[in-house]
Amino acid sequence: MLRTPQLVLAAVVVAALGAWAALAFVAEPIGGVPMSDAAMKLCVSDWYAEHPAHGGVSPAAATALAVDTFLVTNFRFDSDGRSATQIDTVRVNAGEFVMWKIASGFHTTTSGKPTDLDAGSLWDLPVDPGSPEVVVDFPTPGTYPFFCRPHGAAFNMRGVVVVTGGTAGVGGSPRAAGAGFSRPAWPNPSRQNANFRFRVDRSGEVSLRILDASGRAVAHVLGGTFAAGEHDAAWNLRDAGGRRASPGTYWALLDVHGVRSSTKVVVAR
Ligand SMILES: [Cu+2]
Repeated sequence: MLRTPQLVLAAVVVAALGAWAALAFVAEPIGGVPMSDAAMKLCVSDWYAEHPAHGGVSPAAATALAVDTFLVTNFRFDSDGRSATQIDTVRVNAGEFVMWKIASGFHTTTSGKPTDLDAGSLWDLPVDPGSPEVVVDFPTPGTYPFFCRPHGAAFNMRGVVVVTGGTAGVGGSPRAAGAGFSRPAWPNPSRQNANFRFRVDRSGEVSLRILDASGRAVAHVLGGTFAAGEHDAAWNLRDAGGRRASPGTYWALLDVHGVRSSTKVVVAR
């Protein structure tokens, strides 16, 4: 006989666990009472056991490429360093990367709002001691709300990424007035030179580096003190040893007194 009591029992337990896991993210635990680390950990690991994490970019390139970061803590996504603001907003240009970095607890970064039926369709990633830094790329302009699965509804643990067009000066992107690339690299793909234009909002240290797709530094295009204003630079598609970079995708990473921005460079065959 195939249908033994043990099998039936196992099926009941699995069904109950499934219902609990679903419930845990809809009806929150004791409302407003902080969850224990163990409860958070269970919520997060159960969820990703059944719903594969997706939407991030490879950690190697990620850390260097992220232009802004949310610190993930109990129970907020903090990007402005102020605990008084519950829901923080980060603004990036199209094509740039945002990092979520764990500070305490077990959380997720999940696209959408807690009540959305398609929540997590763009990205859905654990942020916990097991994956302390996760990075998502934002190629398309738009407004991207996100939340933490265990804490989005009960603790209002949410945030927003606003992505503006990569070509500043057109449509007045919020970062156009600040420091950073003021237009995408050109020509793209590049055969001899990749050209850059960037803006320095106040005189200070500037560095422009080229990273390969795995986040390794390939070339240092410029470094030094620059005056406020618009500047141009070019990369001759050669690495630090003077060899031509192999065809593929690279990232130009600009730091202007600590403000980071990035733009993609494709080296043609
Ligand atoms: Cu959380």
